[in-house]
Amino acid sequence: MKRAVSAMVLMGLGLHAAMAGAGEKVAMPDPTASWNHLWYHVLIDLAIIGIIFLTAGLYWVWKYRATRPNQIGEGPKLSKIGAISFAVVPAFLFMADDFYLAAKGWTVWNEYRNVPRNAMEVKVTGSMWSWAFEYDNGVSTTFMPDSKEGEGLVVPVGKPVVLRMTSTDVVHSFFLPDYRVKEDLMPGRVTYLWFQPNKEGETIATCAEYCGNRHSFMWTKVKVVPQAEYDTWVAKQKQGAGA
Ligand SMILES: [Cu+2]
Repeated sequence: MKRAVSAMVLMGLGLHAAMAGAGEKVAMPDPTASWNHLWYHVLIDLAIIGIIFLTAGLYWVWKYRATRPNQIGEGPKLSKIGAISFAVVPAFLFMADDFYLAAKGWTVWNEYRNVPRNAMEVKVTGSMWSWAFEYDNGVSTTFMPDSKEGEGLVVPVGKPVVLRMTSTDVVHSFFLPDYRVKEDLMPGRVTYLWFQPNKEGETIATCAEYCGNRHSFMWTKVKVVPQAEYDTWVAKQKQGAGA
């Protein structure tokens, strides 16, 4: 049995090492991809550890079951070294995995905090209960969740976007679930988050910090479009503002 447990632990570690090697290289920083990768890594590790414990547990339940009524059980006698290693070795193995995952978490966090130099900047203002966006080129948009009027956030595909955010009233939180990014906004302070919109399409951002009665209606459209379409959109917005 001891051999079986060690084999399983070794198998788990081997798979783990293979996975870690496979996903280490990320060509362009992308918090979304890194977050997803870390999340799947945690899930796989939990599954491997769970299977090891479950298999060992079930095996022992079966091995030491009562075979006749009124049987007094008799556990196996482990040597002192055996008993200590049984506790210490798995604890160290799993702690090593925990530290490894925690360190990976810090790496991903660094990526979240380091905005690429070529990022496009958009100012975001949160107010009870809607979002407003202001671009470097003078364009500004909003989105009204009730009427669904307004453009929301429109960005060109492939270019990192950094949002510089503040609030006019209470604490809000800008949450882009599809991009795995979320950051609080508060009056008198500018916070930021960035994301890498690699795929065209429409998604939403929503407020993730309870901010009053209509908190749950405080969302906005986020549209990722090809560069040419984005340029046309900007021109149209400027024209509209001029008119
Ligand atoms: Cu809010």
